[in-house]
Amino acid sequence: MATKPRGASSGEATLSHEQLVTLLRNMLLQRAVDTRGFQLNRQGKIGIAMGSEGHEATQAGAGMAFVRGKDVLYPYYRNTGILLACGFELADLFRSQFARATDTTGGRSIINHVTDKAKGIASISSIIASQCTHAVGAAYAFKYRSQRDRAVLCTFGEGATSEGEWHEAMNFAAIHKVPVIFLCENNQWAISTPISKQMANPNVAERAQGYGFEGVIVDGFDPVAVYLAVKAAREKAVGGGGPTLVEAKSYRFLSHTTDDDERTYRTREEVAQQRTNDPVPRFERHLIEKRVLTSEQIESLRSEIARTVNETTDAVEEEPLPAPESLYTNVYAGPTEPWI
Ligand SMILES: Cc1ncc(C[n+]2csc(CCOP(=O)(O)OP(=O)(O)O)c2C)c(N)n1
Repeated sequence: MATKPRGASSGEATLSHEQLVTLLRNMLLQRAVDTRGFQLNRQGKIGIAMGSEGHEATQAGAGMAFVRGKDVLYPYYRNTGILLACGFELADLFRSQFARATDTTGGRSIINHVTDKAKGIASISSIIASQCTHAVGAAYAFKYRSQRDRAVLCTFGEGATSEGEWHEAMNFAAIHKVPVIFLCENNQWAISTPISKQMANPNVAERAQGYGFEGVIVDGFDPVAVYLAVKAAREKAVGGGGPTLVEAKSYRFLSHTTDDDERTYRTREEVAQQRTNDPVPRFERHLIEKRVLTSEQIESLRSEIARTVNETTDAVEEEPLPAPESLYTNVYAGPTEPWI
């Protein structure tokens, strides 16, 4: 039940060369998607962009621990990396950003609020922490049906932990010992609210003890450490051991969205200091030092990703907008079937 800090890249030897490259590829893709989103917003092509810069390692690591075809993800809006790592299509992400008819919600939702039932990716809600109660309900269903090889991954920011719904989800998960992994992406800021104004104890993971389960703190700038922590939590969950709260300490480098200006509420010194730990160059350096990749190979990976992102956005931009006569589609309930 104790909160255990984990060392950077502990147990890395257990990862294959291919897995390490997959982690970096996902991190570079996240950053490229972010950069493109902010550009598209400034070009007036998409209404809003939402960056996850700083969360790359956390999301690449957590996404790799997700078991496709079995697990269900209850993500939040700052989760492009986890979505992509769980198999969500890059084109579908941009269809959401461009609000095209081909988007998974028919161009109806705010950007990145996507869903893919076939891939086990639940619909994203902007209502902070609402996914947490849904997640424990899904985990309860797995237990109730004796689907013992399935787990739920539920993600949120540290700001979400101030919501009543978050506490209800923690308590329910603990009482019923459901197979859920709670992943807090603690980036220190909830729009303009710093963590010091959000909670007196900055370690979210320690709250798990109050509910009766284990909390784990992990370096959110280290994809390997996050992967191992989430993987261990998943193994515990499918083994009948109940929930784990994994807290990945990270940082949000950009504004909350393109609709706010982070310069108005935090110092340049703070951001610059955090940048020295930027997870993307840090992991690149690490892979070069470990002779997993050369700097030339990383450069060509980066170019390949940039080309893919540009080609994808060019193609998606050509797709149609929702037809005006579809305005009332999906507004009122039609025939439904259970989601999971
Ligand atoms: C119930 C609810 N209250 C307030 C908001 C407005 N809001 C949107 S994002 C956000 C900050 C959330 O911060 P955090 O959970 O730390 O996640 P981050 O965006 O930092 O990744 C707030 C308050 C909302 N969407 N839903």
